Amino acid sequence: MRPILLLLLILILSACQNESQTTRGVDMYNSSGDMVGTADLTEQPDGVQIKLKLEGLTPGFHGIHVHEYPKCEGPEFTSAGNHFNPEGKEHGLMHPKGAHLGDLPNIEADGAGLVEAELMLAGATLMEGKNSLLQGEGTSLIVHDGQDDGVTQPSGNSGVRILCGEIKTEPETTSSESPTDPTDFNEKQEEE
Ligand SMILES: [Cu+2]
Ligand SMILES: [Zn+2]
Repeated sequence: MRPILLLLLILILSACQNESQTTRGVDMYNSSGDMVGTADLTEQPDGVQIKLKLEGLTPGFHGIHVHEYPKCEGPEFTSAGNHFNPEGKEHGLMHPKGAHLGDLPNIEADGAGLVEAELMLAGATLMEGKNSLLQGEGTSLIVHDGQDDGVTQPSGNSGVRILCGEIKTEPETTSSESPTDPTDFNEKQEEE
């Protein structure tokens, strides 16, 4: 086979392989544990696109960030850790030494408390690498009660965490571990 054809084949194969890792669905929960919306993440050439649909928010602006652990334990959601910050920057899209990779522009809930928004997390990825939202066990998406001012440390003075969604490596599946070998059990019983 000609080298150019081989190269083409490799490119096509790797494109197919990446397909399954380029999207991720995230369920968003409030502090009472009710599911109040979704975030659909899609890999793009320059980052990760987040399509957000939420309900039940206070009308007005809310801070939203990717946080460092995929752990949404209500009602405080402190289990999600700090902002996702693999490059060691300061907080805030308007900070001269910013921003955290997980920093996003504020979202606005309408008069009925609904949000429908498309956000772009520039520089992030769902593939491998230090900027991957799926590194380790994953990360999380958090919405705050207040507006992110874009400069105040460590979270833009955006108030308490009100919604949380886990961005995880794999959807949870039931354990497929095989039960203990029954002969082991019999032997143990006989010894007693
Ligand atoms: Cu946050
Ligand atoms: Zn931040």
